[in-house]
Amino acid sequence: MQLTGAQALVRSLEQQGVEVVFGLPGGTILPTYDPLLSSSVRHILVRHEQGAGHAAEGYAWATGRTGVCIATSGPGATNLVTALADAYMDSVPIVAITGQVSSAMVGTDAFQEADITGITLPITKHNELVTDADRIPAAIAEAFHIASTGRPGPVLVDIPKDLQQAQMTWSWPPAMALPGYQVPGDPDPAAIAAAAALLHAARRPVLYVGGGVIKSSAHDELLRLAELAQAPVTTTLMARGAFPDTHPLALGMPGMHGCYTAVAALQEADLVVAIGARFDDRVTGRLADFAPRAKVVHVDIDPAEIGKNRVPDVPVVGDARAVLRGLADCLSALISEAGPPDTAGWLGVTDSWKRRFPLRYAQAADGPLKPQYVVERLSMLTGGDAVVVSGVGQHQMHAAQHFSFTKPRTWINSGGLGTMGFAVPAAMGAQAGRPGELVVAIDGDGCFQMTAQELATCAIERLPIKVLIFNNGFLGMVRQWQELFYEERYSSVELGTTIPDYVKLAEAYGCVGLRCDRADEVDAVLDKALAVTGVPTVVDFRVHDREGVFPMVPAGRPNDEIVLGPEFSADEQRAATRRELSAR
Ligand SMILES: Cc1ncc(C[n+]2csc(CCOP(=O)(O)OP(=O)(O)O)c2C)c(N)n1
Repeated sequence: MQLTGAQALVRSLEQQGVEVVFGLPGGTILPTYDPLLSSSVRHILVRHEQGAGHAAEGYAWATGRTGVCIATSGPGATNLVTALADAYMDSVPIVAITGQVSSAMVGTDAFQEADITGITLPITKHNELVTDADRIPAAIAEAFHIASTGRPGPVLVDIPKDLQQAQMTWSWPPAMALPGYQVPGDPDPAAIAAAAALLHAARRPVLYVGGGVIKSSAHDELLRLAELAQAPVTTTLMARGAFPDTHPLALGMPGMHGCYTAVAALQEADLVVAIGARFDDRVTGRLADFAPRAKVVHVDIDPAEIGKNRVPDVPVVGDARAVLRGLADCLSALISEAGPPDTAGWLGVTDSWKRRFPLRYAQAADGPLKPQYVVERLSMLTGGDAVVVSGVGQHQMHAAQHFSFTKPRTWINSGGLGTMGFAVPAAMGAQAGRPGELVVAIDGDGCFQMTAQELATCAIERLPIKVLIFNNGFLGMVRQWQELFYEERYSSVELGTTIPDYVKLAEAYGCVGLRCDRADEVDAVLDKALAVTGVPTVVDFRVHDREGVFPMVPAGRPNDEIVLGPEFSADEQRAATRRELSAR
């Protein structure tokens, strides 16, 4: 059958089962927008291509499927760059399709020409400038395959305008030719047996769980392993929700702003089992001092991660789900032979740390509104039954720390790149992927102003996200660093709380706008926001402008130098730093 390249592109998306794409048209992608009009694929017209990219990411995080974004050449394509880099850092499967100037003009500095495959080479898992219209179905099929298999990531397909207009011969499924692309197969049974033996023998084990566990839907297998091993579990910023925070073995988040118990447990562990995690500097603190007493098992689907930062004693290359299943089976056999692992003393220690050094903040009845309180009330009022999306900064850390996550794919954020402006468009994408579910963006006033224009998209497309702005009038996280490390010299961090008027802005965008500045109003305002249907809601929470995020490990310092924060006495801080370990 003869089709145009554009028709073939749209049909390929349909064949891939794509239900929604986020994009914004322009000259070189116009041929594709024409058949899109009569396609079963829903197109959501964003206001800025960065929004399309983050929406595709939010969709992918929320659904586990591959998100799709479309842009025109030149500035349309370059506006996708931040989202592609974000998806690359966080291993989010998205496919970006860009128009390119016609083949004969490529390389001539034509109007709206940008070498987008060159620009995105280091921030995509794969990209391709298509040079033959007959290849369009294969290019799309390969893009989805590469984006979603192995360690997921972004793929960009750049298609010159003349190829979209050209006639091609359609056939599906296309033959894929990917000789250099291999997805790791079954994990090595010997490595799994060695890891299980270490877990069985450990007295102070910690499961260090990263985003890979969510990506491989391995949460049930993780729960089984943790309970068999009686090993406490820490979930990184990328893995919140992979293990229920309500479980007695849950330690919360590790890292720079992690819970004390999670940070200290890793430091004191005799065995760290890292699963789908990458020993990121925000988790390890000064690498040389991270988990100094621990043997390490490192499970990852990407062999390049293994030994990158910490050389493991037992490397296991494979899909987290398959590995966790194998580990649990192996451990279960060891338990039948030799009894359960002896971790009771260790769990006693971690439980006492949880009691003595919890996350602590002070909300006075008449005092300034604390962001932590708003997160806690949201968590309580929703019963944790929400998809929570965040921006980047203090509000992100407060949300990650204080919301009680119990299910995977309920926490979406920009962990690796740390992209301000992520929340609103990512929430839009999550809502498109999970219609009818509650999607709440917790955003900073600085972040919100970077991509707030997508509220128009949400209102028109009837994507009723809730946006809770934690309006502290500052680029709060930067302000905190200036307070702690630059002698309170506040350089260019004050935004002001009143411009823009977020309630009016929300209304101008066709959303409901609410405001709250008192603790005793939080429940009523949240109830009101949660009751809105059909249109997005924005709440301007006027939160305390001086509130910091604690605990905190200063950047580049060893995790043992963790600072509990102003709500703890000097004695408590001393006790936390000089840990007496009955179990050691
Ligand atoms: C695009 C981008 N620019 C700059 C930064 C550096 N940065 C990290 S957090 C932050 C402040 C965020 O302020 P706000 O959104 O108000 O959140 P808060 O920290 O106050 O909760 C900045 C500027 C960033 N992460 N991303």
